[in-house]
Amino acid sequence: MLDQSAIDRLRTLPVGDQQLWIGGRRVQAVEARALDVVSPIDGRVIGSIADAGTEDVDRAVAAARAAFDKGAWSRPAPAQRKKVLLKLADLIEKNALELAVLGVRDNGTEIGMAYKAEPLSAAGTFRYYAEAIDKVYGEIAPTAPDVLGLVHREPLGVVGAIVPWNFPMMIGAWKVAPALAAGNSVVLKPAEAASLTLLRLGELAAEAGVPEGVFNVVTGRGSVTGEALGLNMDVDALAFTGSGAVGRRLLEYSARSNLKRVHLELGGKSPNIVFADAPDLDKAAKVSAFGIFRNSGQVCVAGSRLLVQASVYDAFMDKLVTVTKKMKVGDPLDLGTDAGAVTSAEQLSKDLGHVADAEREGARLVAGGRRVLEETGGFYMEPTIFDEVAPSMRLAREEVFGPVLAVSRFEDEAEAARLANATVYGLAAAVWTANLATAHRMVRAIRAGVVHVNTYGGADLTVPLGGFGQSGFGRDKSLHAFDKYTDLKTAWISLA
Ligand code: TXE
Repeated sequence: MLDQSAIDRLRTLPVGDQQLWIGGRRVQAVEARALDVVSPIDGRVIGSIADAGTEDVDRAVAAARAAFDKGAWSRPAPAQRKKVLLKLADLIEKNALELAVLGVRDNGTEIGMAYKAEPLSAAGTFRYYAEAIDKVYGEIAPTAPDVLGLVHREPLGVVGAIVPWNFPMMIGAWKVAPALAAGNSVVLKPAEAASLTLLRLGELAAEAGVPEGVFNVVTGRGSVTGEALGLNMDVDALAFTGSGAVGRRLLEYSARSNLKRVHLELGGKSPNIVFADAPDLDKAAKVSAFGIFRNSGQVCVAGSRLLVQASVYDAFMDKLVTVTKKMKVGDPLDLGTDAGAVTSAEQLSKDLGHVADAEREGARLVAGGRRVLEETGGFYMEPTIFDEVAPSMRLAREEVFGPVLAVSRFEDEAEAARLANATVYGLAAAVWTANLATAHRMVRAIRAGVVHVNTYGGADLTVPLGGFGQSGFGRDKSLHAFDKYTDLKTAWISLA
């Protein structure tokens, strides 16, 4: 159980000027530039992070390559890596509250959610891949009897991971844990708006026994630090979560440099479909509200398009608006808060821009729509619902990545499937129905990496996460994630 007074004791811990994490130690950026860390809770500067340039990134990649070539991490028996990564999971857990509060001060996610989704989930991810290391086998190919075809899985070398600010530890761990478990070295580039917990992860990794140079963290601007990592000739793969625009850039970097492998998770405009025969409309309304408004809608799988069958439309909207209006927006470090702060002033103004456009295009505002708690200096926004949203409107097509829900109605199953797929994205979806056949038909019909039935947003590490269409390619989580961080090598042995 989280305890408010324990949280409050950590709220003002000094952050200071955070240096890079390269070669197992804190290192100053060559040009000693820094970026302010602005807390979305009150808009105040709480510290700074180093703004790494190309030289710094090259230094981190060189450290990663040297460590890989030396083999202290990549070559010993997998059980050795397992021991260290299990210790890292324990250390993350031991420091969970401190990490959670630090992360919330950096990105504004409500603490109840952040505690579980960030340190605890990251610890679970390190543990899962640590446990998997000595359970993943190679293959013997079904060849003719006079040859032996052995298929080995080998680490790639140096993996670059570029991650966003909404769940830095969770998403960071989804990339770093399987990459390290497979024997790679990693250079991690956190988002400008949420770097603090991942810098701390570097220190905890060293404490757990990850050899120097195997795990490095370079902070800074995407267009400089991120680009340098993308163009580096010695990075073998990039694992990314973020916007489609940056995803496209990474593909260009790869083409312009060394054809490094690129794996992209690019968000979505996920449909949440409520049929008239949903088993429990009250539950559907509540879960749908949390499915879009938790973490202020800054969730890649957020159910941001709600499609409701016409015969229950009015009744369902009443329930949804009631639940939404009861949600408490406020200080994310307060345990009573349902939705915390939007991560940055920039993201808040983007969210409000979507609201203005939706009103201009004729959608009907039925809840929220405004910035609130401005007097705190923080970046807060009311959970916002528009109905009568037409498929052509910007709100139906573009990811907001904020607390804004677009609602439309449908008549029958065919129309629901058509509207669900009327998007360039394909990350997540949900279907609420008591009819098993409808549920299965919709699961087949919807182009998305996950289709929830009679719930929204449930998942664990055992299932893959990733998208269809412009939501990207490659999968985080589950044993499938190893495919991104390993190559297959065949030994073809003549027995003749
Ligand atoms: O993402 P960016 P931003 C979506 C969401 C959001 C929008 C913008 O719609 O409103 O993207 O958010 C690094 N070369 N998602 O601007 O820019 C950057 O430093 C290399 C969806 O924060 O994509 C950060 O570490 N790297 C999403 C990471 O890319 C670059 C999560 C993501 O930042 C770079 C976040 C460059 N030129 C945003 N420019 C999801 N799928 O969950 C930036 N970066």
